Amino acid sequence: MQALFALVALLPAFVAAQSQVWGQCGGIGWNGPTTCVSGSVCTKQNCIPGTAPPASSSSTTSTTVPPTTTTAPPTSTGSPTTSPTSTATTTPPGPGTCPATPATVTYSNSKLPDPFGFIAGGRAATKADFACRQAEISTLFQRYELGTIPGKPQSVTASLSGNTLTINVSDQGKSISFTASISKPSGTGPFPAIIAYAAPSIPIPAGVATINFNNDDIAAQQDGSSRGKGKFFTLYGSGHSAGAMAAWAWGVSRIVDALELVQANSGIDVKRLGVTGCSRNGKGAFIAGAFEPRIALTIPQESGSGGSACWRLSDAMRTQGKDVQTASEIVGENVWFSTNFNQFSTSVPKLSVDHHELAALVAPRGLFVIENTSMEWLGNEATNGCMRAGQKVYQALGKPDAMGFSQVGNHNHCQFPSSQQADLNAFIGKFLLNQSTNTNIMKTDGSFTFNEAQWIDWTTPTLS
Ligand SMILES: *C1O[C@H](CO)[C@@H](O)[C@H](O)[C@H]1NC(C)=O
Ligand SMILES: *[C@@H]1O[C@H](CO)[C@@H](O)[C@H](O)[C@H]1NC(C)=O
Ligand SMILES: *[C@@H]1O[C@H](CO)[C@@H](O)[C@H](O)[C@H]1NC(C)=O
Repeated sequence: MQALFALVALLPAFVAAQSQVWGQCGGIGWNGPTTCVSGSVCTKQNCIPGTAPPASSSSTTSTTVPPTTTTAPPTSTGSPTTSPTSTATTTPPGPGTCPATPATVTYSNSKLPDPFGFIAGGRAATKADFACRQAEISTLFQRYELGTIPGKPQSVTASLSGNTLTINVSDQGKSISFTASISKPSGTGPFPAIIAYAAPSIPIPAGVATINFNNDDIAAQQDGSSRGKGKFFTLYGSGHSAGAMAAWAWGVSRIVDALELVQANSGIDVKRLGVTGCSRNGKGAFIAGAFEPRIALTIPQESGSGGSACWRLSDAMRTQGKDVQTASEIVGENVWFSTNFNQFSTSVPKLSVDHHELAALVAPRGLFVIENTSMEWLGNEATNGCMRAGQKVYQALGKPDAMGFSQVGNHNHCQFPSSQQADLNAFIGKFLLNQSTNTNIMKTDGSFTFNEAQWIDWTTPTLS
């Protein structure tokens, strides 16, 4: 990123045109303007509102923030041995009905929770059962980690003026308005589109539109003082349980609502939408994809801990002396999660979900997880194991190649390496461009071995 700023600084004398706010100003293969109109600055590949490179809080700098606490890791993570315990009795799910999730879940398991097993007992055997289990996983994430993601508000209206999509939302007497900018390929479309938290850090291929989501406008993420700040909280109150990740996921859903409203003349195909983001915004993009079924392809980039890394696996890395972002660190660093998560931050085994189950929520929709092998802070080893566990859900659903994982080292944070281009194009091709590509991609160039016997005590069913 530093190199790009330097490059951009050298170029203005030779380049006449300037990109508009949110327009592209760099990136692999980009031959267009490399400077931005006044009031915006070229950050990675797009002109972001502001007058200077964004402060370290804006999108990509969790690498530079040292852990703020020195809390000892949970004692049980080094060698998980306990079995899951639940206060509930075991009642297998009946046909067509979902087993109720107990109002209070008492759980303890230092291994990765069973994505197929209901809290009340019994396991999903069919795809219909698994839909019930997905609803339960959604409930558990919201209750214990993210805070509540409100459903469709009473009123959503949208208008499109040029490339600016304006979204007005009203609920229970309160209203907000926010915008998203759309950059489309030339032609009439309708085009598939990728909703990017802030600006995309992946090269968006030809034929695909980009929609910039100013997620910080919906929920602030400066630091711990950002709790309850942003338009989401104007609408729902500063005391709402949602952390920033949940508020952003809600915002993505409202963008999709708006795109449905204007689809007659937007040139965007609402059936072919993707979502992406990098680092902290990669965590956010993963969660948006998990909770919004109208997203066809989710592409979290270097999301790591809080995204594609399992808390339990990150804690194990910490136990081994690695400098990794853990649950106990993250709750002090920012307001990404609900305060309901604090109680689990130093006792992760009591958390009834973990992040392999984010993949379980996206399934069987497209999911391509991009990671950086050398990024210890974001849980490099933990993402590899966590996503291999999550992949089992896709196997169970008979769609193993709808989820991919590609982990490559030796590139700067949020700088997309060309060696991952073909894999990315394969996923975008299949899920947004209706191509028949090979998306059988599960790979790391790291020397990580995920010891399944240590972390997984459940079997992978074939869901009928
Ligand atoms: C991926 O990012 C790191 C850190 O930003 C960078 O130094 C390296 O080139 C790639 N691996 C790392 C460290 O994470
Ligand atoms: C959104 O709200 C503003 C006022 O806040 C209004 O001027 C505008 O017409 C509204 N747009 C839509 C599409 O409802
Ligand atoms: C996708 O491609 C298939 C086969 O090439 C074609 O039959 C189908 O109509 C296409 N669907 C869309 C939405 O373009």
